[in-house]
Amino acid sequence: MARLPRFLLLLVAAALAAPALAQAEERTLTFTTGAVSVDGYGVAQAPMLVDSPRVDGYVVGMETEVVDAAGQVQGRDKVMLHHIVFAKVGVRDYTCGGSVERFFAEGEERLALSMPRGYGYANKATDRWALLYMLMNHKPQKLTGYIRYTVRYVTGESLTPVKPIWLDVRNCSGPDPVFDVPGGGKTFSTFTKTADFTMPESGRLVSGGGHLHGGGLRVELRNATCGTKPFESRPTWGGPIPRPVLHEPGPRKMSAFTSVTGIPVAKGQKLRLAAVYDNSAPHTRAMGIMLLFFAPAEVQGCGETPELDIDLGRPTAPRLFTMPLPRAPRGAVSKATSTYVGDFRYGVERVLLKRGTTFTWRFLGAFAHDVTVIGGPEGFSAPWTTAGVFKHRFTKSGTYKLFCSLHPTRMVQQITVR
Ligand SMILES: [Cu+2]
Repeated sequence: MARLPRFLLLLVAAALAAPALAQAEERTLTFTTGAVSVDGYGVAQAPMLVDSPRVDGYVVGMETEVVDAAGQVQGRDKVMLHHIVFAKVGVRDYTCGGSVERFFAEGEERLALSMPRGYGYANKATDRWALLYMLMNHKPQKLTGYIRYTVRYVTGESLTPVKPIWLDVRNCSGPDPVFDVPGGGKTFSTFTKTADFTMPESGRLVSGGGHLHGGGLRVELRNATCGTKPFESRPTWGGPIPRPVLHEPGPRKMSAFTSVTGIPVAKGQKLRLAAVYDNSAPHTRAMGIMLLFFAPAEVQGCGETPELDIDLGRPTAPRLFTMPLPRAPRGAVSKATSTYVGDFRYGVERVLLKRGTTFTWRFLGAFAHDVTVIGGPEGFSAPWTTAGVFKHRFTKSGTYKLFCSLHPTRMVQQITVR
């Protein structure tokens, strides 16, 4: 075929596309869930089926907020969006399998989903969406929140479909994919947790962003096969911290990228996600996640990373934050080496131990609880549970402040190790 001047090619392309374009439309759809009530200073989490666009099309952008009954966005000092994950029911997840495909998430940071021009997450009128929410209430009284999400949705046009790839350093290990940064290192020392995922097909990564908690430095996307680091998502910190402090404050924003060309990745190549945290202090219940959007395509070998459009924010190092216990621990100092974890207290709140002792928590509540270090010589945590035991051997002297991350104002404990 003869080479046509570029403007002629564009005219031809426009003429061919015209009939479709005449009906093509991008709309912003707004959905609001039913009421979610959250106990004073409490955390509410549950899955729910939610509304989705009832016409075939493509999701090209998405955002979510927690609003009140009047539709006003709630401040972080009221019902705060801690985590939210949207998923399509009956579709296999790219990295974890099963039958729920995770395609959008936000944490405290407002990571807006955004596709580069020409790409979209395909959705059918009959597709069913679900979400998993975790809301936190910073007021003493019970409050109600509604999750409102806006979807930028394209119909009447064929876009290049993308698949969501959810990378997590905890690699499909359950509903609470957290890990603990032990701390106790020198100033500027870091702790890195990684996970690998081997690509089952070739294509291009056209959009992505990360998720970190307090103390996080960056989430890196590496191609371990090629020895490259195509992208890293970096946190922006700052702004008012809601009181009382019920968890170590997370970033306000995480940097994200889009790229029409996309980051090439070939079948069989190993993607490596690395969550890098400050290790001068403990950071418990940390996360390291990156959500990517992938367009299958012919790719061979190790291609060049194109220039990415990066929504950077203002990345800085995390402010080192000393978490106070939400209330003073009460009662006589106990030298016992075990206690119970019930609704809503620890059997003993003040404990004195000899270095080297193993302490045991026995869970026997009707509600799930945990054990989370929020300050001290070493960070560790127990998963949410209603039964069984959790043990920790204290090898470092000092004062450990602990709480239940689900009931932080009610369940506190202080363990002094000598
Ligand atoms: Cu609890």
